[in-house]
Order: sequence, then structure tokens, then C-alpha cells
Amino acid sequence: MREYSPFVEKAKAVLDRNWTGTYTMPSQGIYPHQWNWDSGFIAIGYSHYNTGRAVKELQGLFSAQWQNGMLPQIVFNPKRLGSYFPEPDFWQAELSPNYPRGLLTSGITMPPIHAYAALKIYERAEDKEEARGFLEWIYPRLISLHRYLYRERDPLGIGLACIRHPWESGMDNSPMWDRVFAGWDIPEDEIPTYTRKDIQSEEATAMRPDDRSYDRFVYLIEIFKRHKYDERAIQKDSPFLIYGPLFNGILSASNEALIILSEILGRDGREPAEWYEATNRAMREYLYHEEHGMFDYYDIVKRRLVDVETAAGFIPLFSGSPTEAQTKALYDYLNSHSFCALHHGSCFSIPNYDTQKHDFDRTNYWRGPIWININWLLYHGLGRYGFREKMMSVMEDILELVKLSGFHEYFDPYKGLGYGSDDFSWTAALFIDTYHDMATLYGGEG
Ligand code: 2M8
Repeated sequence: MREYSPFVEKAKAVLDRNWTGTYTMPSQGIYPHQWNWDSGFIAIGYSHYNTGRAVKELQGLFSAQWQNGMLPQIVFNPKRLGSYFPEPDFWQAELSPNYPRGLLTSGITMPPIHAYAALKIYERAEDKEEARGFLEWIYPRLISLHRYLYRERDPLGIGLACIRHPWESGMDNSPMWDRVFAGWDIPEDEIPTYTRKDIQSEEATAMRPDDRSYDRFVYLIEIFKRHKYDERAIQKDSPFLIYGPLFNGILSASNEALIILSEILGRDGREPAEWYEATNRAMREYLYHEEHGMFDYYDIVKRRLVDVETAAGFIPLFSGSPTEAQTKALYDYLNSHSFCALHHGSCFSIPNYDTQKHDFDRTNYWRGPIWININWLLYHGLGRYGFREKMMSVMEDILELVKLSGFHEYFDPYKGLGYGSDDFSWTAALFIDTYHDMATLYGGEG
């Protein structure tokens, strides 16, 4: 453990550099605004040593919550406009009657890790009275977010929340979207003119989503605008409506956190308890892919599983959703050659996509590299089901990758090289959290 302790200070320095006074940028270059689930993970890192910042991080984000409860994917910093695409002029979120007046946001959401983060902030806060005040503030907002997801994002009424854009999944250009996009015939004139800001160099171009994917990303935004962000109208018209195991696994774990928050605050926790049961049941029933032995994405428009094997398919372990038989199958697959088995020796766990697939790409964004937030979710899931040795190896790899290559956005599963942005905030924040968890396991400082 001693070898990793200097990196805790380095991680804090990364977060200091990215802290703006009101929120933490995911990274200085490409992501200068506030991102939804990034802020949740970042707050979990801060919860170990700076409750004030953890609270501000979530308060800033929730101040931009829409009137229907939706928590936007991006809260734009007016002083930093110009370097990212798409920005508010493209989203035109003000077309929606639910838009938060006076603020600039995008028109989609992201995986709701925030109730989970709020609970961690409370548990680790030294001043419990003050932390309780924060919980009183955020609790109704969290309930309103989850209510929105169940009320407006479950077109089949089965207890799952759907996403209506790949960016809502957090995994922008994952191979699963190739399957979903297949067969879409978009007339050229329905794709608006736009200029990407994320591909300034050849290296970046090779590691970021391709233009064809971006055409589809912006095409979907055009549909949202056409319907003034009305969920029901979008659901009738859009070719992209997906129930997924990453979004719902996180939603479910946050429902579980809401049950505990309700107890802490002396509120009625029946609603989150019902959500928790319903979502777990629906994941087992609708998202489990028997032949793959893992969870999958469900395409609501095509009424079928997407048929893809990404690390997202293991995330329901995080929320305690799978049955015993499902858990066994999940573990066998997770700990196979496909996702870097224990004692394999020449890979880091856990690549984002089955390494044996023809379209696995170890350097391209969400098509194969290791992402620290996904591995953080997975080691918690493994721990929850008692897979201690595997859990420890995933934790060690998180610490080792950072020690080897720095606080990068994503990592090569074979060489451990760091790619994407350097000084990436959730890598730093979750390094801190993993370090503390590991220290606790070793019985040292925690
Ligand atoms: C990436 O996504 C943004 C769009 O949200 C982008 O590619 O421009 C993803 O890795 C996403 O999960 C992450 O939240 C965001 C900011 O770190 O970057």
C-alpha cells in the first residue's frame, strides 16, 4: 500500500486543478463544463477529505435540475463556452417548458449515481449535523429525479428506465450502438451541419467516436428539439430507445441508497423500496442474456436484446440484482480470457469489451480500453457477492494503472498505457476511494 500513498496526494492535486470554485471539470481541455455522473464519482472522492467540496459539487449539479426532475448530462459554464460541441445553442433546451430558467444545460441525462454519492458523503462526514442538513436539501431532489425516470422513461411500464441517446449511457461509442444504429436509413438532409471540437489531432481522431456515429448523435438531438423535449412525443418518434444494465444497475443501487437515506431522515422509504425490487426483477427478466451469461441492452424499438458483450453487462452485480445462477454465469464470463482472467499475467482487468470479439479495439474510447469508473463499480459488485480474490485484483489494477501511467481517462488493457485526457477527475477521485477501500481491507488507515 505504501507505494500508492504518494498518488493520493497527486490525485488531490488533479482535483484541485480541475476545481472551478463551484464544480470540478472532468478535464481541462476537452470537458470544461460540469458533467452529471462525473460529478457523482468526483463527490465520492471528495467525501474522504473535503465534505464541503463534495456537497458543493452535487448542489451545483442539482441546481440545474429540470422542473420535471431530469438531471441534465451537462451544466454549461457560460465563461467556458466555445470549446465543446454540442453547446447550448445546439441543444436549444429552452424549447422545453421544464428547462431551468437562467441556466445553460444539455437536454439529456446520465446514470443516476447521485443518491449513492450523497449517502457516502453523509457516512464519511465528520460533522453529521451539517451533513444531515445537506441530505435534507438533496433528498427531495433525488426523489424527484427517480420519479421522473420511472414516470417518463419507462415506455413499457416494466420498472426500468430507458435512455434515448448514447450519451445518456455514459459509454458513447460502445460497440452496442453499432448494432442499434444498423439499418437506420437517415436522409442526408436530416443531418444538420455541425463542427466537432473533440478531434484536434490525428491521435484523438483515432481514439474518439467516428463521424458516422456523430451524425447519429446529432440526428437524435434534432428529434428532441422537434418535440420540444417532450418524452412521450420523442418515444413515439425516435429510433433510439434502450433499456440498459449500466443505467439501471446504477439506478437500482441508488434506490438502495435512498432507502437508507429515508431511514436516516425519518422519511417513508416505501417508494424507493418498491423501485429497488421492481428494477432488479425487471433486469433479471428482461435484460439477462442466457447464452452470453451476462446482462445485455434491450432495444425497445426493435423489441429485442442488442446482443453485445460489454463490461456493462456485469454492472447489475453492483446493485445486488442477479439471481444465484446468473451470478455464477456472470462470474465465469467476467473471470475468463475475454475480460482478463485472474493470474493471466499479461493484461489488466477489466477491459470494456470482450477482447475476443473482432471489433474489440484496445485504444478506442468505449470499444475496449479500461475505464476506472466501470472497474470501480465492478469491484464493489464482486465484493458484494464475495468474490474477494477477483475484487482485490480489480482494485490493485486500478491503483497500478494510475501508478504506471497517471490519471488518464482510459487505459490500454495490455500495456497499461494511459489514453485520452490526462488529469482526468473521476480517475483521480476513484483512485482515492479505491485506495481507502484497499487500506481498510489491509487493516491499515482507511
Ligand atoms: C464522455 O462523453 C461526452 C459526452 O457526454 C463526450 O464524449 O463528449 C463519456 O466518457 C462520458 O461518460 C463522460 O461523462 C464525459 C465527460 O467525462 O465524456
